[in-house]
Amino acid sequence: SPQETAKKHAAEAAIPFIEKGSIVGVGTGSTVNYFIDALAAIKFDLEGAVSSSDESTRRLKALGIPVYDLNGVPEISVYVDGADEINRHLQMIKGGGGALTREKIVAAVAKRFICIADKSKFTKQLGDFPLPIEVIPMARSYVARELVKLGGDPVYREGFVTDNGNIILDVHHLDILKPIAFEEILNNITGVVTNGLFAARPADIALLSDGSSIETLKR
Ligand code: DER
Repeated sequence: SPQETAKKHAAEAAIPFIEKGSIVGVGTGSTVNYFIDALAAIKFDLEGAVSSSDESTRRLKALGIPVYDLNGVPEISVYVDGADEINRHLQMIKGGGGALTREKIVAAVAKRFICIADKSKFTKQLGDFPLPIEVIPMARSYVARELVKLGGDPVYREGFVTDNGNIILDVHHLDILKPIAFEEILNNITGVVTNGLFAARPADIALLSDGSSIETLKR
């Protein structure tokens, strides 16, 4: 499909940013899966990877790319990941794939966050995509009530458990006018592990593809 072509095109455009002999931070999702496939072609120039999900770890190992524990890696120069939405400030909504906590952790460590996406992910105002929030299971109902007070419509992602054993609420109808401030408000709700607003720490570079050309956005 045109969107899959665009995802693959954006993913391959990230390869030149990977330094030889480095440990690359790898995100999660269908766009990243194309990136992992492209990494396999340069795996002998790589020291290895740090992964943001069991799924990406599985794919990396299947292609013979060593996967390191983040605690054993002093620094990560480049983190490559997708987004569900991204705005002109390179702030994102992530978590569609349910890996937002480890994604946010590896992104926090990385010196440069490169977002790879098909152009349809670009938006003027974040929030059309339901905001994923990872929640400690016993706090689900309490957090849902707090999100309603904030004007959201939280939907429990039934039957889904994150790699960390938590649940996800997807919050619809949020008007996110001040992403950084709102991210802090969400972080302060007891029981919230991670919210999918990547605003305080946005991407540094976005590679957006329409399938034939790459638009490079920089902060
Ligand atoms: O879940 C995630 O954060 C993914 O990175 C998501 O934001 C992008 O997934 P996609 O590449 O499959 O659209």
